Amino acid sequence: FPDAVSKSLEFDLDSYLRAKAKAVNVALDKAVPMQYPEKIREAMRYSLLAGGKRVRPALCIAACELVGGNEDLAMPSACAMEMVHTMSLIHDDLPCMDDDDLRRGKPTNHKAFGEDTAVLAGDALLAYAFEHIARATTGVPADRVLRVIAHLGKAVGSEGLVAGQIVDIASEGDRTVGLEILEYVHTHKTAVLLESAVVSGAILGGASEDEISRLSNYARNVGLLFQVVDDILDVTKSSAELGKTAGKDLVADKATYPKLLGLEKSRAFAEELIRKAKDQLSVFDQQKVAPLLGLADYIAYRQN
Ligand code: GRG
Repeated sequence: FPDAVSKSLEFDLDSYLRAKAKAVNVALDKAVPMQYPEKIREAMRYSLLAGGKRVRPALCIAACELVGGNEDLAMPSACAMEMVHTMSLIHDDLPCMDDDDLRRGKPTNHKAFGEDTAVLAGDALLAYAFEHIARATTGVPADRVLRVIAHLGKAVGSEGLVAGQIVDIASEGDRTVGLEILEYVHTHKTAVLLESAVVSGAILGGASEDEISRLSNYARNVGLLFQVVDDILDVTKSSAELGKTAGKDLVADKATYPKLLGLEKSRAFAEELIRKAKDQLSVFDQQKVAPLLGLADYIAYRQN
């Protein structure tokens, strides 16, 4: 999609993301210091500080800055998004879920600390995410903070991440799974947390209802795009590396966009999603909206 890439070339997304990730890593390190009982703190920090692209915190801060807020207002919520994301990865990797051995290039939390500690580290990160927003957010009216907490709660629970995960588990090995279920799973497992990150940043920065609704639509499209591109990369990577490691798409009997739509239609769908995402941003100051435009491109055109 060369056209779309060139449009956001003037903005240096790489430097932006690197600067935000650095600030977020410092804030996360400070938010969860080592203390008694060391075992749980070590397990929490092991996954939380294990790298990761920090896309959700960057989205939260970028949305806050877009509507007139600043990084400091959004930082506790940005960190909370990463805590929730990390705990969902820890639990997703458990033997009773995906049973994975590696995450972010390191042994998964339960491989490093045992299953019991990994469950508790996830629980502790989830609880702390909400505590951290409530305690550490400063300079913002309390009703905005309350709204952010409620929004994130919905994004995590049985209308959000948990809903996506349970439908995903239930549809494993089911060859009748169609586009509707596939979209439900991706929207709930991925898009709702990206949306919560963006909407929270916007609320904290004092966005209008119209701005919040546009940013929410932007994030939902970007979230689904993330997964469509993931499915496409699984196919293109596995044919490029044939004989080395087959993409998980070919290994597991699970529905993907290329399987249901074919590669060409999946690519067209991805293009439609990025167009819809960017359309939502057309009313904002184009200079200020560059980070969110760039993040959409980054998710669409990444190579892994
Ligand atoms: C939330 C209470 C609660 C339980 C967890 C396990 C579960 C319920 C949900 C699964 C959520 C899940 C693992 C979704 C996939 C999300 C996703 C797109 C992960 C990859 O994100 P990146 O690429 O990863 O941003 P990095 O490592 O860069 O942060």
